[in-house]
Amino acid sequence: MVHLAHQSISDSVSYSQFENIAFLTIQNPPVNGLGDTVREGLYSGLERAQNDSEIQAIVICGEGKMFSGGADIRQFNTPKANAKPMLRDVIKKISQSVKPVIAAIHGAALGGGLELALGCHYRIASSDAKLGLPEVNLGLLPGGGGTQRLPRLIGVEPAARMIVNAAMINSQKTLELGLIDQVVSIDILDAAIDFAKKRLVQGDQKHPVIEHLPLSPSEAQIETIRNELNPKARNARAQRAALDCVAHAGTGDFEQGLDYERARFEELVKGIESHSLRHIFFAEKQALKVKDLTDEVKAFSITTVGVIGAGTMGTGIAMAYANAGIPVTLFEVNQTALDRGLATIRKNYEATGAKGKISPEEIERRIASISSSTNLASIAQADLVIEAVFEDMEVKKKLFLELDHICKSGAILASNTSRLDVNEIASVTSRPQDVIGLHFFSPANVMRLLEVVRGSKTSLEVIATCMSMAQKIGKTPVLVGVCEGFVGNRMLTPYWREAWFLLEEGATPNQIDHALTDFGMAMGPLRMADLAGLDINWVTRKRLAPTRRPDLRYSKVADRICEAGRFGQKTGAGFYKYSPGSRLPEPDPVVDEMIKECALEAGITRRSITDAEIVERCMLALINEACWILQEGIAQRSSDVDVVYVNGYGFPAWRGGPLFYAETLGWKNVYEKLLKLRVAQGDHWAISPYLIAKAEGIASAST
Ligand code: T1G
Repeated sequence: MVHLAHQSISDSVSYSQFENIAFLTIQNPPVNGLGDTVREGLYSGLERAQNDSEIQAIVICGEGKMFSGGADIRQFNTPKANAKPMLRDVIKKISQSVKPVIAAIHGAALGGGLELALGCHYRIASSDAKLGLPEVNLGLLPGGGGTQRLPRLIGVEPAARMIVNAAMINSQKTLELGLIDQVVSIDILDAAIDFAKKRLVQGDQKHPVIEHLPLSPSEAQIETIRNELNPKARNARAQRAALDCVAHAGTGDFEQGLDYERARFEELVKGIESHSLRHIFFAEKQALKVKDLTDEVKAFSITTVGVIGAGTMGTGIAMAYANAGIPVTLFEVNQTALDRGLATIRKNYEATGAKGKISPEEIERRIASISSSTNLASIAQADLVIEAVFEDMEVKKKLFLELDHICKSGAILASNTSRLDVNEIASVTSRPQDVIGLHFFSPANVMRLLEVVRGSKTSLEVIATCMSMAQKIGKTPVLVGVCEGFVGNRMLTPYWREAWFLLEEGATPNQIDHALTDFGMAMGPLRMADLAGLDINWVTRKRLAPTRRPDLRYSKVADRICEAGRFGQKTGAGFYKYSPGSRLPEPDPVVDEMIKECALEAGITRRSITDAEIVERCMLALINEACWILQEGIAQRSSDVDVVYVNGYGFPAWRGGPLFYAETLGWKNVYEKLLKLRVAQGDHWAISPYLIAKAEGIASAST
């Protein structure tokens, strides 16, 4: 393996020479983002190599784990983002080079990183490398020539699909697509030297420059892809703009295409969607970090898992582990219930298989990795045991008492409770330090969010283990504290409460749900309640009734509906009615009557309500409760709340989550609106010191 003597040519690029080959190494950890100093270094490095008669070839490569993760996202919307030289200038320098410039790609070449490589004459990649233009994930488009060069190199349709789907493709596949010249399995720098020498021996005078490649416009292909796009996708605006750029590629000259691409990029980078999606990108990275977890705290390895309960949640959780290749033992109290659970698992896998997402062999492999038993001792040796039994405290405590006796020492005992007190559950065991909440979201094999609920005695090792294990099973973990409903469900309570108040005051279920889906929510609050099942929350309201403040306004609408045996989709009626076998909500005059009744009993004169008022009050209910959660330290940071709501409650990612949305409204404005509601509606709009500090711009509310 060649060892290069690095000489800094800018803060984050070094220049090295090996025989007659110059190496420009990007040194900008953690992902070699193409920030201003990288562009500056590459530009002056190219200049130096061009002018050095000893140098016959130039290699661009990255230090550390990858070639480049693209533009430095943190510099967007700052002067550094447009500091000269821009990526376009660096690439122009390469295209004017008479000496071959080779991109030596290892780990990953994404976004601007791949665009830089596309600007080079040749691209070689290590067999483990991933290449892609995932900018649409950030509400952006490839703004460094990707929409103009990629279609010329691999064809309009493959390029357009790669860009709008933010596909990250392995190097072998990119070789087949003609995107790179060689896949190498030796050290990438050694391979680059070999490749350069072969080029030089061939004595090529002219080196391929993609922009010279012909491009036959193909509106038909573009239209096909355009019609496939989901207009409600979190990055729909970026996908459409990216497609416009690819379509534009075939029309004018190359430079014009670059100008058009840049203009569309600038439009998006200033837009709220991209700001929000970038916020969520970094928020999901931050959520992985536990403030008091030092490097000394070591996570345990989880090689076997026991799941107790083969209902909807238990079977989904078992599948999540099987999907990650972790063997699971599924326990149920009797064979009938167990067989029903196993049948659900097979049905779900076959449904996925029918969509061509997994092969029949893979289905059998995953099902085979789920063993089952009606003997609780079968999970005694599991590293992690997760219960998903009936949501009742006494049932859970009785089970944890048994698990405490049965499970091996050091096993993690986890509860999938969605709102019960994990400390109370842990208190019945002799090992509360090993007890934690793992709140999966239904369907647990699909939903990415996992609320990791730390009890007051849960050990840091158990927390560390569950946070890293979550990533292994493809989940986005968010660490939360113990309170009624943790973060997500706790915020649902005032959100639903406001919806019920609005019903009493004159809105209809349909109007409320449409107002919020127009706002961007994946589903309206009342339809979501019907989907989740109204009985679960009814049980909670009844359990909490003794502690409810009698002076606070309380809506009887949901209780009235439940008292009529209407628990939502599962009973064919809830806030809506559902025809047999249908999940489509139909407005039901019976519910309208119930609402009018409750309004009358509460002495409320119903009035016409605007969609704007509905959205405002429901969003403020979420924001206000989230601030109480941060006030109490139930969430580590405000961006965690955004990650919970975007990944678990259908909050539009292009609005960044409830608290990022509050930022866009302005905290002072939010505070004033809450004050008005408190006066008009009552103390259920109590405002947290955290929010007041935010409104006053006091640093203490910086989390
Ligand atoms: N800019 C700045 N910081 C970045 C970054 C980037 N492009 N990518 C990652 N980070 C940070 C990340 O927040 C984390 O920080 C740390 O690096 C390690 O990341 C002109 C417009 C590259 C596959 O969309 O997909 O190019 O938490 O934990 O799991 O057309 O990061 O430690 O403080 O994710 O090994 C397009 C985004 C940019 C790729 C590495 N590029 N990044 O994954 O590490 S736009 C992308 C990723 C663009 C041009 C346009 C992944 C990764 P911290 P990590 P990883």
